[in-house]
Amino acid sequence: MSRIVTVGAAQMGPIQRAHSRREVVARMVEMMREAASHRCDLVVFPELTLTTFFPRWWMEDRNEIDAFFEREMPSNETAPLFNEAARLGIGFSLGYAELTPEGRHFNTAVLVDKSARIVGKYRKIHLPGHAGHEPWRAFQHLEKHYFEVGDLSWGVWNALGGHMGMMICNDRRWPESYRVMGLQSVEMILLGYNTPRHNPPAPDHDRLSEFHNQLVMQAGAYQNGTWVVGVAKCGVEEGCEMIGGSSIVAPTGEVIGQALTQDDELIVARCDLDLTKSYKASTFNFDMHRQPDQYRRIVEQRGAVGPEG
Ligand code: CDV
Repeated sequence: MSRIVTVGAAQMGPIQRAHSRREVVARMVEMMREAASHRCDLVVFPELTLTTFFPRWWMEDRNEIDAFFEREMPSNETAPLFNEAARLGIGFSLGYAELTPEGRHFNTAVLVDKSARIVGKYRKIHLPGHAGHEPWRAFQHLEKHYFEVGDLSWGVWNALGGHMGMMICNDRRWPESYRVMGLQSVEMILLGYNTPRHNPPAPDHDRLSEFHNQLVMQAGAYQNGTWVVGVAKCGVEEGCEMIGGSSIVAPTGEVIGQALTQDDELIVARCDLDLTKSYKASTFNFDMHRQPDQYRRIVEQRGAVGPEG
């Protein structure tokens, strides 16, 4: 049986505040059709795909905030995406702002199979930025204000012919995110991001934005013997430039496909899931080589302490 998963990374250009969900979904359907014409099994969309990246603004009005959130998935506005996926027989992952019936707010991604059934859900755990109003910044990054920390850990699902996992944006910079999935034999990690080029607290990092993006995805793929599909929402959104560089990374650590623009752009790769095997069986044979007793500090301690403890 073939273990090839043909994946489409559906990078999206900017989504301005004035753009309606209907307009965004129409763009996504267009990209899904393009992916189907390339015989993709799966299309990966970015983080918070359906609206502009609203955590850049401080807002206090609950109604204004909640207008960026989805109360149901699919909804009337996102149903065309699910309907088209079922018609084309293509799976997808989608990032969106989730408002639960209990009134909880999460930065969420779902995995949808080829019959348009939601088979996996992940809620973002590493929320970057700050919780309070910081108007000195050129733009703010208020994920800690608008979202709760995800409560589902990182799942891995038997779907679309392999072991599929998800993470969201800032998670990709943390080795723990990959390793929790690596320990569940993940074969392909789907990951959407919105990454402003400018980092207000550390502007000297700005020139390295693309390098750091590549560095972490390539390391995470290699160290866990998994494919990584990283997909940007990018370009100049409401005056804020976000990097592109959507990439498909092999378990070898090599980038085998990369977007060239900062706009809607589909990149496609045929990914052999069996390429994960030699990494999982040799250098990263966890059962043979990991020493979890010596890693206790990682789960028992949050911040760094000095050498004296
Ligand atoms: N959406 C994000 O999580 N963005 C962060 C930025 C703020 C550093 C990222 O890690 O790309």
